[in-house]
Amino acid sequence: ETLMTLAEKMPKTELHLHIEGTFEPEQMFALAERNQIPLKYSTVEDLKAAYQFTNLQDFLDLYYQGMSVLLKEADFYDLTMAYLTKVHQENVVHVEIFFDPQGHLSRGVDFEPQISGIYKALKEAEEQWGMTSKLIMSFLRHLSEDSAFETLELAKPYLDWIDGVGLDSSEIGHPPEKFARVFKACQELGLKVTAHAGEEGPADYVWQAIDLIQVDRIDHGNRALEDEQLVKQIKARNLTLTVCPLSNLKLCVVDDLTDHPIKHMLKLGLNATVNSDDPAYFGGYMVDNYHALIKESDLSKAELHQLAKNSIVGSWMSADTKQRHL
Ligand code: ES4
Ligand code: ZN
Repeated sequence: ETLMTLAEKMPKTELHLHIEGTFEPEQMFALAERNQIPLKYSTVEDLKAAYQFTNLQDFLDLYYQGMSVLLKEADFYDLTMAYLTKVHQENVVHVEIFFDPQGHLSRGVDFEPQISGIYKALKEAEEQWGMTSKLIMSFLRHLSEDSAFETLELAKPYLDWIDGVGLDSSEIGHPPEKFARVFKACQELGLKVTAHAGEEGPADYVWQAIDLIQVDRIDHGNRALEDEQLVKQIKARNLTLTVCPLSNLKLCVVDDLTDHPIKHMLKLGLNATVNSDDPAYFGGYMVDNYHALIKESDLSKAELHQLAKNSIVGSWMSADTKQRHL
């Protein structure tokens, strides 16, 4: 069996996925039509041609434009179901997905249709395929602390459906410390906590995520490798890193995949995982990310197995459920 086939067949989880980042151009045009919302691009080809990013902000500008055609519960349901159908075929057995409520609230879309649409799709995938999931509400870090607190208030009636909170969007200039009080409030409500850190931002932002926010996980974490003491701390706390190879490539966080940080993370014994981040924008879903690593970075069979295992161990499934998958 080739490594390429193994990557497809092995049971794995996805732990770093923005549901709004799964919006394929064809589906985007269909929903734009259905909701009678104009898009800035006249064809799918024009839109796809715009997917050439030099940094995170370049991408975010298009990502927020793309999500502007999501209005109704059915839109969020259809988007989520399309993603789940795709990764079910890739032997993804469990997903932990982010949604960005503030990206929709700011356009007049209430919290309820967002979360109901997403949640219904997640439950259906569990009934149909036994695919389990966690839902992570992510705060937009370029917005204020007040806005994050307001969003948390809106989420309170739905806490049974929300497993954790995250922190995403423009990293540089918006360090974790800006949201220390919000995350404390979330933890007091029993929510798990993760944060994007060290994608474009410095190692210090990863320190802040650990020391000031007490994160249960780190999203990306690439630049943590610049600080030896930080690497020790991540190991000591057994924190999982949700790494996104094709995302890093498309956003110019790395020059190529030949010497990708995830290889170094594995060699250092860190609990690194492979994830797709925003697959519709970055050129691939879970298996594409594994395949790119196999092709470009000379991944071994042992490393491949380790990555799949890490994805189970690093998830927020119960200890029992993890055992079932290991
Ligand atoms: C994101 Cl790749 C990435 N980084 C930060 N925030 C995000 N939101 C969606 N994708
Ligand atoms: Zn992300």
